Amino acid sequence: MKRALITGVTGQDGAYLTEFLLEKGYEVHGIKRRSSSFNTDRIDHLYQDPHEENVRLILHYGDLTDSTNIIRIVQEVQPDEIYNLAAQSHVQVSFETPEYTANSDALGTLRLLEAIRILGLSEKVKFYQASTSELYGKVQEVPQSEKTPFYPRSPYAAAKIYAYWITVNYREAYNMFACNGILFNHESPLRGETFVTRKITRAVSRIKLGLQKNIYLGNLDAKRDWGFAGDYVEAMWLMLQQQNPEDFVIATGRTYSVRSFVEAAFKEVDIPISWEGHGINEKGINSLTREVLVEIDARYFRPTEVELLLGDPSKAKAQLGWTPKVTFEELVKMMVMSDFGGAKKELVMKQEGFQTKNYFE
Ligand code: NDP
Ligand code: GDR
Repeated sequence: MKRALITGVTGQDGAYLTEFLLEKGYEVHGIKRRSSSFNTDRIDHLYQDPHEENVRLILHYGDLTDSTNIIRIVQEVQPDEIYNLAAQSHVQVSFETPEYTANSDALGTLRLLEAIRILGLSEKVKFYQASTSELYGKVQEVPQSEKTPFYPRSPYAAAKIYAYWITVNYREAYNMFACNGILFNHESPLRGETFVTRKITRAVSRIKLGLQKNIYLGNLDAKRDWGFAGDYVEAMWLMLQQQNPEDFVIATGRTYSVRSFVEAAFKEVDIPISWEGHGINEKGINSLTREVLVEIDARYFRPTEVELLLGDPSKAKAQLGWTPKVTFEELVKMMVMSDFGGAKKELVMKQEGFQTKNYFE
């Protein structure tokens, strides 16, 4: 039985990858952070009571900022494959916590690679690094491929560029099987609520049911190549099953603006929208209809923005045989449907007099 170690197991990708690897027959070890409240929501359906026999999902407390902890876990688990998905992954938050972001996203990757090296596992362990289309940053070339130069535009991207290059360096210096997956944005019903897609699909569902009046957003003109997280974790695994370690762009090859995502989401719940009167007026309000559904809030603009991401996944198609399955329209529908279900539950609770959570960031 193959053994995988996943950092960031409690995140969106960690959940999809865990499910994928369990289905492939792996024993999966995950590193989760200690938190004052439960943080395993996304993988609770996969959790197995450690007191039972033949348990194949094992969680370890840990943190990428703690070398000794990382070394101990790698030594204990002796994995065949390590997927480094853990990160402070929010671009905007990285402007507020740049040092922490560098510590976890850049040095965290180094700590894992060093653990592999120090423990003499360089020839045994295959390593996947969660690299990102944010590395491309300021547009140099479209579409963006493995050969496109990088130009990071945030502390997050600057940290991830270190992680990218240290992964390449350990591959070249120590003959490690180490790969970068340069993944473009990928979303799902498990996406964190403060990333723009999930923020929109939650809000649209709640607006439809009268639980919320409008949504506050930032730059509607940014364009992203959005795919489905469930498709993308397969590509991570495929990279580690190849003869040689290489870096791959994983993307759909199509790009849409945040504005298009808003339109598609409102369409799913049959709320007609019009961009009449669009533009920031003297109140900073951006109207979609007479009832203002979308308002622009300056706080969601970033000091430096990534305007256009569009990936060229042809290398992944040719060498990994990977293609995305879920289209943009299907992705929006899937996310709206899921959030609409959540909003319905919330409505019932509210009608029954129970307090419900309000988080709008
Ligand atoms: P999430 O934000 O959903 O998950 C991040 C995970 O990392 C969580 O499990 C989180 O734990 C954990 N984590 C954060 N900081 C630490 C730390 N210091 N030590 C240990 N664990 C930590 O991200 P995604 O699942 O969306 O993304 C997975 C990876 O892929 C990330 O590295 C991200 O930067 C990268 N990426 C994501 C893309 C996307 O579109 N989703 C695109 C390209 C790259 P907790 O649950 O406790 O917060
Ligand atoms: P991104 O994702 O920065 O691409 O990083 P996010 O969904 O946060 O932003 C996408 C675009 O939408 C614009 N935007 C807003 N963004 C947020 N979060 N909230 C808003 O209200 C809002 N309004 C407009 C942003 O300015 C941006 O242009 C994601 C993360 O998963 C990274 O970890 C990953 O590396 C990259 O994708 C690829």
